[in-house]
Amino acid sequence: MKKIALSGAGGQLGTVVRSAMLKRGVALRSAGGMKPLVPLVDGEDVMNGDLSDPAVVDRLLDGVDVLIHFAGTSVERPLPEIIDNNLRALVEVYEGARRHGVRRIVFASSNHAIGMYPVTEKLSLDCELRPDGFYGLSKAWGESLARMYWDKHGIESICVRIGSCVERPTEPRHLSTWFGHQDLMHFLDRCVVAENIGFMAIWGVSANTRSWWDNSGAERLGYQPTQDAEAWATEILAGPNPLDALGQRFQGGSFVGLSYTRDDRDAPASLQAS
Ligand code: 15L
Repeated sequence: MKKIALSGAGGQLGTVVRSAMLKRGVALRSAGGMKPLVPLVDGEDVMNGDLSDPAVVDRLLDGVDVLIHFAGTSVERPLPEIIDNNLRALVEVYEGARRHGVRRIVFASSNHAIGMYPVTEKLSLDCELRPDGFYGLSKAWGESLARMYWDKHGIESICVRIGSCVERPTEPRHLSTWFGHQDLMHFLDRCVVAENIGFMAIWGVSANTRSWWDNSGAERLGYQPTQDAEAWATEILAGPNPLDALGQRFQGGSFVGLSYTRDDRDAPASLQAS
């Protein structure tokens, strides 16, 4: 059985993945950040620490076949924090993978790497990246780093541009961006068992009727989502939209308005962006 390491196991998504994988009997090592994880089952392989420390990375990756790397800053934050957690620590993780012969890393990229596209555009996997802030920019950088470690060192990566991974969709934007938990777990199963992946970037999104993202070209992973946010559309569209006009115009939603200084901030949501 393959040994899987999960970083960011104490985070919002890590918590979901950790308990689901333990229930399925996966040989899992879960790593939290500075706050120690409390074992969920007897003898659970848990650890914690700062991944910018190579010794912590060694502990994480020893004997591991696949790393699911969900650790790092997951929202817009001041640049120094993003650099430490999402740039420096990511280099340590990939360097650790070289030392330990880890063959594959699932890297949590984000839709915020393309957040400046208007909601009227449908994106293919090879679209130009258009980050909506320093967080999204760090994910664009991470995808390039992953590409480099495949090209130069033969470490496989699946960069998953996660949409909105919440239990159920709750707002209009989610009708396009939702990544249901059931689909997430199926996705991660495929990331463990699929062969000959090399480098891949793929949208982490469910089979939403209103999706903005097209996964053509990533078929070799075998990801076949079955959840669709449309089941909640009537209920959601009857309620208020929590996004302002700017957030409604761009795929990155509320992240777009952070430190936005163009003078079209209050333009109507229906305005076509370029
Ligand atoms: C993300 O990348 C964030 O980590 C998450 O908190 C959500 O904001 C999500 O994107 C989203 O765009 O809905």
